[in-house]
Amino acid sequence: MQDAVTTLIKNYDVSGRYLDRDAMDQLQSYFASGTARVAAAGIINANAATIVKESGRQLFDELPELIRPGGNAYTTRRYSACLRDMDYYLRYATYALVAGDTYVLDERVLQGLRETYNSLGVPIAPTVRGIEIMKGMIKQMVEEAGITDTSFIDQPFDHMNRELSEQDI
Ligand SMILES: CCC1=C(C)/C(=C/C2=NC(=C\c3[nH]c(/C=C4\NC(=O)[C@H](C)[C@H]4CC)c(C)c3CCC(=O)O)/C(CCC(=O)O)=C2C)NC1=O
Repeated sequence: MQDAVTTLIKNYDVSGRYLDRDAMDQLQSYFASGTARVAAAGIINANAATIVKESGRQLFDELPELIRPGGNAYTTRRYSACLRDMDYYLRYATYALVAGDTYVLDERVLQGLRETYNSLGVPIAPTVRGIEIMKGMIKQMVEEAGITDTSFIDQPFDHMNRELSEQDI
């Protein structure tokens, strides 16, 4: 597991460098957003069940074929598996938000995920859309809590979506 600080130190240590101007800027930006990151994690924690349920509802409203016969989220078992996956994405995104680093997502969530999804026929594009809906919902909640710059929220969600969407060459 790594966070913004340990990742930075690791990179500098590899080349035996002191922390330079660039490092200071990166550290400053991480610490400056620290309070907002913690506040966002608190908001997510207080609303996790609602975020997952509502995002799922919106996703199935937009793409009702997912829960019709033949759809990948059809049957209660698969419907629950889908919402459980959304819950995983949300929980790990919260860890990455606080860490200011996407390493935890690579290590615990994304490794082998596309292969698993492909072998089970879980469609990637709707999953990406579900993650996008959660991101939007959280950004709105965080804004409503008075945090004006919510750009730091994007990182973990965009990272998961980028990795999920990546095409094999
Ligand atoms: C913490 C890291 C972690 C992740 C990310 C994870 C994902 C994950 N999702 C799975 C299944 C699944 N995932 C979905 C998800 C969906 N189907 C849809 O149509 C929607 C687009 C989408 C929800 C948004 C479904 C329906 C299954 C069950 C598929 C099946 O068994 O046929 C499976 C196969 C095993 C199982 O059913 O539990 C894994 C491993 N497991 C993990 O341990």
